[in-house]
Amino acid sequence: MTPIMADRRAYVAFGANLGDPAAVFRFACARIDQLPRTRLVARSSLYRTAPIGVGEQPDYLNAVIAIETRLAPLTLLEALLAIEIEGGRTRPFMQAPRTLDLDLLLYGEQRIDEPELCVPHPRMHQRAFVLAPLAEIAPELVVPGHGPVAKLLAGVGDQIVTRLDPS
Ligand code: PH2
Ligand code: MG
Ligand code: MG
Repeated sequence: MTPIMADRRAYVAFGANLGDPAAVFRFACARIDQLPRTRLVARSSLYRTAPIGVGEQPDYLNAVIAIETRLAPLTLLEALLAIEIEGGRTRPFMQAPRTLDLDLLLYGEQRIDEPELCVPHPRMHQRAFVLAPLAEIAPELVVPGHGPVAKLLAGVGDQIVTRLDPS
């Protein structure tokens, strides 16, 4: 018998600092909404953010996307990586500037610690470029193991992120 799988609310971080990030964001949202057993339920504004932990690079545009999905976490991850490649992602070196980065931040309340996937994303609670867009679309959210998103965001107020006007 096929096990019954409930819809899960998952959150995906978008980041890009090469090419046309705003256009790639629209592309990524459309592709994610087209995934099997998945629908996009919310997307944040885009934020211009200074690069963190990667040396001298162009600023990023970041955002967060909320989905309802019945895909298993690793299946969803593979689908996100395939969309990255479709969006022109190459990996010439670690932390290289990129046309499209899609990171699975949260998958329901689950905590996953596998070689391919850690959820919650291990650095999300320290990054305003994730927390600001996440707080915009899910202000009441609690990050498992770390606490309320609003409180986490208040703790990274020294990181500059600028919300862009919707276009
Ligand atoms: N992604 C990284 C490393 N540093 N900095 C910003 N501002 N935005 C990102 O998306 C980002 C980063 C690794 O994925
Ligand atoms: Mg990333
Ligand atoms: Mg990534």
